[in-house]
Amino acid sequence: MMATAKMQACLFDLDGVLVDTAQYHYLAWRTLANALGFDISPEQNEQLKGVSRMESLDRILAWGNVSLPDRARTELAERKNEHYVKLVSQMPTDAVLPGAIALLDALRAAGVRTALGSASKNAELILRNCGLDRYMDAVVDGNRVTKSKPDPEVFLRGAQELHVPPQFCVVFEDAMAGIVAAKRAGMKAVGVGNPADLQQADWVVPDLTAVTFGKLQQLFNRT
Ligand code: B16
Ligand code: MG
Repeated sequence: MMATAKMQACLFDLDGVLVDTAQYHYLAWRTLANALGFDISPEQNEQLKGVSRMESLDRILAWGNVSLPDRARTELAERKNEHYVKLVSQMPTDAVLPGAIALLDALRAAGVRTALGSASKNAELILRNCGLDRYMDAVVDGNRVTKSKPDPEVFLRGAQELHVPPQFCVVFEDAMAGIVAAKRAGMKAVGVGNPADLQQADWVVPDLTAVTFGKLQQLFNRT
């Protein structure tokens, strides 16, 4: 009989999975687009999730048919980030999403290693502000990767730092780009959000309260 693989590590996206910051990214980008004379729809915003700051800006400028030199683009990205940091600094203490702490506690109690795998350059600040830093054995964020999701770099690096082979890892993601990155890394992918937006996930949950240790292990029992 073939032995069943066991889950050894969980890698978490930050924005939209552990913390309700996706709404602040949207608000800050929308404010910027409005100042340039156009708007961003919720569907367009969906395509920005998990995408780096500069790449997000470039997509937004293309949607608005705005072409700018590098210096002006850098200034706009800085302006958006200042607004975003202001918003997350005022974030309520209950910004940690439902089920996140209970799941992290359960994983730690079971000896499962944990890492953050986020595109955000503000990840350390947000983790600290929300008291989530103590739950992570490794943090790989936008300051530490060269390739954005859907490239698997962020998750492969997380697994490497945890000394766990990719096939024993589960990734939690709210973005299509992140699910694709997890699958390219050879990991199981749990989508958090709307199944229509997360079609390549192995399992989609509305939020982390639906996640149990047993159900995660079942992902490994499938062929
Ligand atoms: P920052 P995640 C991503 O974080 C966000 O989903 C995405 O909307 C944002 O543009 C990106 O971080 C960069 O964030 O501007 O803070 O560096 O979902 O990968 O945790
Ligand atoms: Mg996200």
